[in-house]
Amino acid sequence: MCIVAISVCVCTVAQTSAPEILNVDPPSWWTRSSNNPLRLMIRGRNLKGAQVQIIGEGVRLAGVPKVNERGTYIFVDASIATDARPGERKLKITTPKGSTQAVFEVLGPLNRQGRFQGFSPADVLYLIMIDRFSDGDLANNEPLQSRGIYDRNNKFYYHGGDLQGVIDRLPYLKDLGITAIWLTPWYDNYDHPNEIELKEGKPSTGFHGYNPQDFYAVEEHFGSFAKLRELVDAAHRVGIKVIQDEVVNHTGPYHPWVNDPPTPTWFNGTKEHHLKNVFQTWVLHDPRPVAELKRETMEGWFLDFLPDLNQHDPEVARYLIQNTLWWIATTGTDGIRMDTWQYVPNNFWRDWNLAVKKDFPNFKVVGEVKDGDVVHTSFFQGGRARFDGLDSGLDSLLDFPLFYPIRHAFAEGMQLDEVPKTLAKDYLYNNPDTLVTLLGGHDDGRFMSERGATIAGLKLANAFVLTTRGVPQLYYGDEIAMTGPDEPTTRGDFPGGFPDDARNAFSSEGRNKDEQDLFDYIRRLTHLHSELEPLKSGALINLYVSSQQYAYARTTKGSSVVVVFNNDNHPASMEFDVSPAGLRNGAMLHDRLGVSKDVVVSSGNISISLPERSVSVFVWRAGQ
Ligand SMILES: [Ca+2]
Ligand SMILES: [Ca+2]
Ligand SMILES: [Ca+2]
Repeated sequence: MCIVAISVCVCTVAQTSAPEILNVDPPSWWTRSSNNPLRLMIRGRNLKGAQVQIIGEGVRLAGVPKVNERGTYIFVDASIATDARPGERKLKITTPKGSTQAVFEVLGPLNRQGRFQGFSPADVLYLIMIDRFSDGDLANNEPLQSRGIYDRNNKFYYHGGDLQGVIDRLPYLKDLGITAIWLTPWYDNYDHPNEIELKEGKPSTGFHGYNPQDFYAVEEHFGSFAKLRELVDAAHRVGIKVIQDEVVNHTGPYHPWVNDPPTPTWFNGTKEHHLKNVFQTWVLHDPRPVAELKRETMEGWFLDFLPDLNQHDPEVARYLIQNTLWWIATTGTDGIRMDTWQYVPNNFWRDWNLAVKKDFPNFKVVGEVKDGDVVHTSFFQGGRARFDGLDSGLDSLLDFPLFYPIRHAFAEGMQLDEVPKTLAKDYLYNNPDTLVTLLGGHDDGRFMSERGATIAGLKLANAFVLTTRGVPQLYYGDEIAMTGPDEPTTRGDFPGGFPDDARNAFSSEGRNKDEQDLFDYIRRLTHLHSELEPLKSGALINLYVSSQQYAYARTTKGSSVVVVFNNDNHPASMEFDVSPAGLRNGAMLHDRLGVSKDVVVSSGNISISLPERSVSVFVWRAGQ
């Protein structure tokens, strides 16, 4: 008995001392990447003193592996030969106590045809919250139930929407005129109730995807990596691009890094001792910022439990850049919507954007800077260096400075001229035409829940977003006038997307008269946007502004579209000069929305009478 006990004891000590590999980031890489050598980060246990070998041809390790103080991470460079054969290789870790192996995979690069396309003002974007749109695979709800994080009656729990659900609805999106979908993050999130982030006093979940626990995995309740690939390919086949939602400012509260950071400076602060974000965002564009305020805003934890990544640590920067490249290259996506852009330093963004554009030159990125001030927001657009001497390289921003006037005018019925007054500040942007315009999103209450909102107002707001400059973005469910006054309720389930729903609003039979009327109206607008070149690439020219009327043209050579709004609760008549839009006497304008009769330019002007709360979209073409 005694001898057996000793032998077990010895054996246990040997096992706990032997090296173990928990994961390898990135798990795979492709040949002919400009990011070569690749920086591997191996997470494990008992890694002190480790030697690293790679078994198999075409991959060579370079330099001396670096092991962190606790022996839980190894950093090592791997070079991949141009002609390396795709397939698995073995990483072998050896310490004086033993050895272990893990898989690393070499991939062939994806065919570029129809991938990495970017997005432009010719597109119509549609934001989908994966968990709340459509449940296409009931089997992946069962683990949610057994883990106690599925409850369709709890607005902070998973509701079962998934990647298969999005695939199933591609015909619906195509019919609506959508050309690009922005999906909320599909990173793997934690699989248990979140006891750290209480909502209304109770645990929440990571259904929204913004609290990753693994940057290299797909949330299993949404589907697998293979399912994601299937989705991107299926979308591309029907002419719909895919935009990934990424986060690099912070991790989720349950990421393994939180209790075991790979380097001492991986995070800004620790779980126990860190700055709180003071959100003094104005100092970020201040050429003479108070250093402490800037530091508290950049390095403070966005929420007290979201660990702020330190992009000044070269290992962190390298990890995040490679992670972005990996998602693009292995899935074939077309763009990124980047969360919490302003809280990440510009020198990191410069390097990150250069790396992305080097291998994917057409790829496009839109940053989230949640702010209504053009002076502040415009600071973050790339294409020029600011006082800090840095060009972030950022293509586009979500146009929140325009979002608020849109809501005020078209939902609340406040003055419409707030809209052109905001557009008048466009000169502050390096490129206003690439901004992503929106009337709704997942962080704000829905349009229809604003005080004073009506279907008529929502139609006007859609007509504006789909005819002004920029890249129009719609929010799932706004096309059927879904309601929800605040952040959790704005993320409601799309009716018909879930088992046992009382009706299916994805089909016309399941929509009521108002919803169908609105859906048809938005569909007509998206199809006009697709058909009329000036709405995609035309210059924006203001023609008439009063407190509740606004007219503008979008013009290209030989073609003009004139859009006229009446936001008043009574009819209005206007007469204005259309020569700035290149329209001459005798030119005939035809309203494609069917509100106004044809009008003819006379003495350089057109005269329009519009019913209350209405809009006309007039088309003129040279030679007509
Ligand atoms: Ca599901
Ligand atoms: Ca998960
Ligand atoms: Ca930060």
